[in-house]
Amino acid sequence: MTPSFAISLDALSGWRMTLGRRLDDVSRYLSDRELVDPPAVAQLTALRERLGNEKLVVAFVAEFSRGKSELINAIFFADTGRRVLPATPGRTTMCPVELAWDADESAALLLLPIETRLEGLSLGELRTQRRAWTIRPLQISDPERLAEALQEVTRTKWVAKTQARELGFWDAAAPDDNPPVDDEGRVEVPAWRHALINYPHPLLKQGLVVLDTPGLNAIGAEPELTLSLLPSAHATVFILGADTGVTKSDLDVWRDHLGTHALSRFVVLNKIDALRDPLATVEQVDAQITARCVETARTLGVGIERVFPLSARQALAARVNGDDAGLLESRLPALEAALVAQLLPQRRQVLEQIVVEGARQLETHVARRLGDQRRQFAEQILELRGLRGKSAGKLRLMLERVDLETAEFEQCTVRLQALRAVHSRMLRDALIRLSSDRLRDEVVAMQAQMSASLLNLGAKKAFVALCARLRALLDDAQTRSNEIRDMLGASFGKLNGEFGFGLAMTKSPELARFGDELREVEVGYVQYLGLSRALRLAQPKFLEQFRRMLMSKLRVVFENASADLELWNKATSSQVDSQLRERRRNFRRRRESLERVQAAASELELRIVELETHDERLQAALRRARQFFDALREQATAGPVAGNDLISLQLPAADRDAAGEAGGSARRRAQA
Ligand SMILES: Nc1nc2c(ncn2[C@@H]2O[C@H](COP(=O)(O)OP(=O)(O)OP(=O)(O)O)[C@@H](O)[C@H]2O)c(=O)[nH]1
Ligand SMILES: [Mg+2]
Repeated sequence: MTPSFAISLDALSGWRMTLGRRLDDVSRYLSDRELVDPPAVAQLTALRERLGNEKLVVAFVAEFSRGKSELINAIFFADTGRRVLPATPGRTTMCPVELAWDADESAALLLLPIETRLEGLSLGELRTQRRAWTIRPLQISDPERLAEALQEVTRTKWVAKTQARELGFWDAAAPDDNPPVDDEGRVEVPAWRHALINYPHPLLKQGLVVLDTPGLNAIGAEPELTLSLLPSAHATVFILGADTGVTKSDLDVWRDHLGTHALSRFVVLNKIDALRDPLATVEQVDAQITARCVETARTLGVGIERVFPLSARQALAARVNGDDAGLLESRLPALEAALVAQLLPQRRQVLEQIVVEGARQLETHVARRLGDQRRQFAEQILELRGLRGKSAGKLRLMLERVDLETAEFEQCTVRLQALRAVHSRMLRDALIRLSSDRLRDEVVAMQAQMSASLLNLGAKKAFVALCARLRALLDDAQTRSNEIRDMLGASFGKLNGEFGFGLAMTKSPELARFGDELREVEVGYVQYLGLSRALRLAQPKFLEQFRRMLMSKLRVVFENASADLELWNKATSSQVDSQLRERRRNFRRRRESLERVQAAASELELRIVELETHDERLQAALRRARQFFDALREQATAGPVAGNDLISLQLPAADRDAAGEAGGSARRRAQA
């Protein structure tokens, strides 16, 4: 039985593929006819890559044994006909488990040994180091062996207390959080730090990434999870037991890890089958379930429409047995519909925005380039028409005039050189503030402050100070970028007036949104530094891991800001080069025409016709390019899975609006 989630994602992937093809059409047409310059080609390539690589991350978070793994089995893996991810009573999943599909790799389970924590490297860095991982091939055609292989994520090992402390699992100051100790004084810790399941599931193939997390304080023990994986998820599903309600430790998990990101949180009240009572009527049990939901919504401070009572166990069994009535009774379809209703329009909108904005910029670029060329043709045609019936002497004069104009025009090169020098110096000054060297220096300064402060009580202060310094750097870069814009605007005006250029300014980059991204990183980290777990930062290895993780997050923000700035400057200044080339070619053409007419009077009419045909060809090219852009835009904004189809899956109006607004932060997520 295919879950509704699968069908909707499938439709989205069809839309995305067609969109990709339209984009390829535009690229091919523009490149074949040389209608774009190299920066614009690079922009097209980047657009295409983003369209193909966008991931959709759904994280399942809860205290242990609430049924996270069982729910993932029911939503995503029922088609295997069995329970694939281990889900048993007591603590089961011992490390974060990421399910995804990378077509360049074969199906496999990749495990990162827990000891890698001692090296101070962040998970982000280790992802690219294959040597660090233990790799087990997966037999996907054999569900029994698959499930057997995945048992590995439950593996633990016994280590001495000192080692447990180094690994971050033992804290004398918080005895309640510590794991059990055996007769020999050893402590049980997870064997793996992280698991990646590369599995060719149809949903994963379409870019879905599912994150299963270990319950218990294990969540807080891995800063990567709190600071990187969970905040970057597009949706989080928080699971409670209907039998237990919201316990104190559930509330801790909720507050510590899901406190923000209100838009994308779904609350599941699992195990409603446990509330069934042979002595009560169906209505009585239903009323009880509803009462639990109301209570849960109030305790967590979410809308009741965000709470989904269901039974993951019953849903899995029903799907495995093809039992439709059982599936309905499990109430899982309601959660799936809500996930689809929020995630897919949100994802579609993000992709749509990317493409529409990219198309707009490129179209302007092409229109400007062609418009400029046409203007020069028009001038030439006018000049040649003026020659009709003119004497040889007049022709000679005209030739002299072209030579004079060429010489006058060439004087602009000195001015352009000076402009280039000033521009590149100003740009360098702006970019240096966003460089990774500068960022590293600032983070190192924060680390020094952190290690100096007693028991890391000053950690938060040092971090907040760092963020303030980084924001100042972004502001400074923005000021300098505005200065560049003003300088170029003034120079372009003069060049256009004196030398007949058609240089135009486009909107300069807004770095404010990178300030917003920085603010988001700050909020997440400040919250983390407030947790008791953050005391672990006192361990040098953890501080190092923290620094590296922070560094990689901030680097994404700064690199994007710097790339935006650079791209705008390149695109703006490349206009000068292409127009310079075009103008020179034009002078040459004028001279050639005159020479030809001088040689034979009959050439004049021929030459005029030639130019007119050329101009018509340019007009046709522009019309055709517009058609390609229209087709691209049409596919981006309409398409068979337009938001309406999906939104009609009963999402309350308030949430619908909210889902739309959530789109903006997805670029950061995709890139982080
Ligand atoms: N009655 C009932 N039991 C369930 C349901 N869902 C899960 N369980 C049981 O609850 C236990 C824990 O389920 P898991 O899926 O392993 O829970 P988890 O949240 O992944 O737990 P950890 O991996 O330890 O963090 C298992 O014995 C499941 O069979 C349900 O809907 N109803
Ligand atoms: Mg589990």
